[in-house]
Amino acid sequence: MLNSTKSTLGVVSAEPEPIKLDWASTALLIIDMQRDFMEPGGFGETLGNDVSQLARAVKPIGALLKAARDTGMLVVHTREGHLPDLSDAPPAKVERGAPSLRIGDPGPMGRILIRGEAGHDIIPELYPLDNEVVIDKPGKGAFYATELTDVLEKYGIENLLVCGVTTEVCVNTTVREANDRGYRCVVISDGCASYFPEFHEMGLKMIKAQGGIFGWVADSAAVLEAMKTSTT
Ligand code: TIU
Repeated sequence: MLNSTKSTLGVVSAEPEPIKLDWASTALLIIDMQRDFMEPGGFGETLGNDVSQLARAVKPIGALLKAARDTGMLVVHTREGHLPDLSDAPPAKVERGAPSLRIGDPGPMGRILIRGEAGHDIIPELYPLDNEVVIDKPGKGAFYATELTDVLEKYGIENLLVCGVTTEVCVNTTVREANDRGYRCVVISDGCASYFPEFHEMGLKMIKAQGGIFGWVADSAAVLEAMKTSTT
């Protein structure tokens, strides 16, 4: 993806330790920055959550997205959601949440968590460009029942900069799936958010504890700095 055919290395100041990344084999993976989670009237709110807790992640992700676009890094966006006939939505998932408004029910942004509805779309600030990959996923993890592995293999990706919402649900699930598949994951601390600040904090701790049992944690400034000071 990068213009140069040579590898371009950067060292990201991260926990539990710095990580050296070859940007040519690194992708920015933005998890579920959808109106259904970020805005009132969507899936997140129907589960009883205060959706304003997630807004803090938008700017840091925007800065990383700009840097990725400027340097030609592969960008992958994901969206959680289901087919209109709910054939990919297990009853065990649909049955949860407020009985008045469940997955597939009509809400102010269209049917809750259904592909093609306004609420399912990515927020305007982080809207994908036509040349960026968008993965539709029925589960919390971005690898389960999706083409993500094929896409990453096609582009020779070995490292993932992971951000999005929510830290302890779809970000953590995806990082765990990625770790088992051999990807190095750097989770962006200020580029993730949770409806529960304490879960955000613990979700990041779970990733970087035990010598980085699932991956690394770095803030967006550290990644941006490493991208600026890369050597070829
Ligand atoms: N409820 C919650 O925290 N998250 C989700 O349901 N999905 C994602 O994290 N994307």
